[in-house]
Amino acid sequence: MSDGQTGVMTETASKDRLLVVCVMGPPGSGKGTQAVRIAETFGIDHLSTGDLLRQEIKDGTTLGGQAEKVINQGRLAPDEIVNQMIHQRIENLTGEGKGLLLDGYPRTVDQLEFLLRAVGDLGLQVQAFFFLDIKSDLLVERLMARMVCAQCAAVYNAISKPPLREGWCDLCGGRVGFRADDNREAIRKRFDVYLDQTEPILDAIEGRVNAIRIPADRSPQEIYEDIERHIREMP
Ligand code: B4P
Repeated sequence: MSDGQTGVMTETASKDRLLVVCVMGPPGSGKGTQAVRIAETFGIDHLSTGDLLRQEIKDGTTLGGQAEKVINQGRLAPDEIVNQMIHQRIENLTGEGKGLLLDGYPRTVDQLEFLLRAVGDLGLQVQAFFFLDIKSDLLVERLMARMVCAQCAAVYNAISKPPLREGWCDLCGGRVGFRADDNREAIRKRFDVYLDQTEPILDAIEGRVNAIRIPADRSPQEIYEDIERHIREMP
């Protein structure tokens, strides 16, 4: 089956083991933008902890209530909450027989250890961490212009990729608007948190998981082709 956009065949079914990969990078580096396309191309699930948390907030759940304030301040949701959110999906990996792309998870070394243990317990492994490498000064304006669909979480940009009909999603017709945590103050905090809590993951995975650096100061298409090639070349 072709995905219609790239003409690439979806092919997880033909792989003899499940594809499990992570996409990490600073806030606004394009994790979500890439994750959607990569997951579609390879016929695997896309799991974004940011989207899951925003859904909990939208649904008014207890968990969403706990997460809302910290996210809007640019801090991370507590590890226990996020680990609990992804645990069930990891446990279902072998049962469903479908690969997984984790977008924005892990974000702390504690989350990393949780993930590697959970995947290892199933006799599987995380095949690669794609690290979207880009300097933070290029990202503030990008984040200030980001827009998302409240219904399907599709990502737009008010400057470089606006929806065709202003305020409405091209894909599902839902309302498109700015995110509460995309304000200058929260963005600054998110960069500090990234350096302090997320970047140490790169040292922690050394020699354990294949870390692939993807220069991310390029067009979404170039970045996509780079990641896609790496996955196709995996042993
Ligand atoms: P996320 O939802 O994961 O989002 P992000 O890091 O802000 O952005 P992303 O990198 O996905 O960028 P996007 O594609 O949208 O996190 C939000 C918050 O949730 C976190 O701060 C945290 O509080 C919480 N959270 C999430 N996961 C957590 C975890 N594991 N533990 C604890 N807390 C967690 O792209 C951004 C913009 O740039 C868009 O407008 C896009 O169109 C544009 N763009 C993308 N690629 C581009 C390119 N190559 N060139 C130009 N523009 C581009």
